[in-house]
Amino acid sequence: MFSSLTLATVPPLKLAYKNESGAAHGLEALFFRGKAMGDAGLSTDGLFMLIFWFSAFFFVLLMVLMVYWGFFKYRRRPGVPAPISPSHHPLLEIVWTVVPSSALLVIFLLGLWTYTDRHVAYADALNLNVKAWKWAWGVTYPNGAESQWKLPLDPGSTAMAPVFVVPEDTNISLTLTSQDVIHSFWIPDFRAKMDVFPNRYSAFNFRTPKLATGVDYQDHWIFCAEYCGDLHSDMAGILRVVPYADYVDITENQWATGNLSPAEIGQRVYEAKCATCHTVDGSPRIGPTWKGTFGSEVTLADGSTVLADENYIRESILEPGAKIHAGFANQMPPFQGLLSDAQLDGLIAYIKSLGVSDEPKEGEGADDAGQEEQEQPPADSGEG
Ligand code: HEC
Ligand SMILES: [Cu+2]
Repeated sequence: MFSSLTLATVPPLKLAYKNESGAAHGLEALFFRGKAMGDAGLSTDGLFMLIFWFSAFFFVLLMVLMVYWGFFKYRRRPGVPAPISPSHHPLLEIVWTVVPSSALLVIFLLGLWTYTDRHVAYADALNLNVKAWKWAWGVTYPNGAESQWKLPLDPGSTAMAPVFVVPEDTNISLTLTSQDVIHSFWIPDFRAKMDVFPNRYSAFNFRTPKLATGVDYQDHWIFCAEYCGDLHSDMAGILRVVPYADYVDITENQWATGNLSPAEIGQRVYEAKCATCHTVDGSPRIGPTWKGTFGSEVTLADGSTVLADENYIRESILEPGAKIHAGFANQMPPFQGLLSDAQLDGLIAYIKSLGVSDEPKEGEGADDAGQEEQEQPPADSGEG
């Protein structure tokens, strides 16, 4: 329909951890998928390895001493009375208290520093707003632009991950919130993870790496690390580090919504926020398809019917629980307060354009597309 927007030409996935410079070796390859990116990532891995070696050292030491003393040196032998152990040895007791506690204090301080590094915002950071919902991520750029790029989660998969561009060698501050349940924003390459809550903001910071010479962009996976329902495992994104000039070009010229028609704005919002649950081709997903919705008679869960006009669409978006489409669960997160007026009007215009154009309406008899209300599984038994 708006073919200019079907961006068939999103540059393909180039994962940083598969590069020579991102590849992991030795123990790193055993514990981590690839080398950590950025100072905070490196110090997190360093701390992990420190704790690992600390634990390994004491594990081996204690086991060897235990076996030696227990099985050999102080073994009970017939005719030899058990020696009486001293009741106190102040020096020994001080040593075995102070030495391990100071080691723990060192681990605590290193952990605290690594943590505050990520949580105290940089003065000069690029601020991005991250929104989570079932089951996708959205990033809003300072100029209001949102990502228009998606790539398949796996080669050939129909599940899509949005691509978020960020400039190289830059401090990034994220403000995160969820519009439904708890999610967790995780960039494994940066060893960075932050819970995302409804009705509350969380934040964290990281610095993007500098691209090696000759590398035009580099991708890092974003995952949801908090189990959040059916399509949790598809809730991914791609953080694409690009040169600053490309960042400006993409967010200012390619993704900004400046002179789009309402229906085009609506289509963009659909791609970014609604496509996980709604289709525009007539097939139901988690929610009903939008094809032929506008102007149709919708049967509700309580058996009554309602005309799908602007007001019904608007209410269904802002307050989905108010009227439930028969045969579907009340699974849609409310978008009240989360869409601008332009986005809401755009969505209505877009849905309208899908129904009014070529769909025969109820009562016009006709082909199977017009029957989709009756065909959505689980079968609409409330029908008639
Ligand atoms: C988590 C899945 C999910 C997401 C994301 C989602 N929806 Fe829904 N939507 C549903 C379900 C399930 C229903 C049917 C139940 C109901 O009526 O609330 C529905 C119903 C609707 C309806 C009523 C359609 C009809 O035929 O009755 C509209 C309109 C709608 N959604 C718009 C949107 C818009 C716009 C967005 C994106 C901004 C969106 N939805 C995102 C799951 C979702
Ligand atoms: Cu999630």
